[in-house]
Amino acid sequence: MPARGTSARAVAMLALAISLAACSTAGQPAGPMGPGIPGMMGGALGDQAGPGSPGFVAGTTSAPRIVRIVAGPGYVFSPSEVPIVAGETITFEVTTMGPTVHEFMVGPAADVSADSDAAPEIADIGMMETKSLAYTFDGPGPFAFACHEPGHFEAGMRGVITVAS
Ligand SMILES: [Cu+2]
Repeated sequence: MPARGTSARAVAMLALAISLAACSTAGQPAGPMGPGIPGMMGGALGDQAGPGSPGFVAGTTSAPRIVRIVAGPGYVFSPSEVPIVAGETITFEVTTMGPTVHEFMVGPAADVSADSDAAPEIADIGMMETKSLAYTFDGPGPFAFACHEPGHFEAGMRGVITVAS
């Protein structure tokens, strides 16, 4: 019956929402959360306010802007393009969907391509797990992010940070 599949999917999505909400609270640096998080209120992962959209507030070191990224299923990040303004501090909250363990490395594109220790990373993000990393984008870039679990980068598991002027 179609209704059964829909219900199962709804439960799965609810579980994800709860998991994301729980983890984003736990992952917050010590400090005020603020009364409302537009991205959470919007409900969907794609509703995050980026540069130029209503409600956009640039992230700072004391109040980083939160960007949620889903790793997988498969060798993809969603979104694979993250717009920022120069100098922003972003807290990436990365959730793995599917059974494959991923990582999230971010920084100058050359370092990220080379899997350099100079670029910070979150290692070993397991299924339905969310881990976070704050990064300040100094300079014009180019910046990128990627997963360097064996074979994943080669399979296309990478994304770009676009810097608005
Ligand atoms: Cu991966």
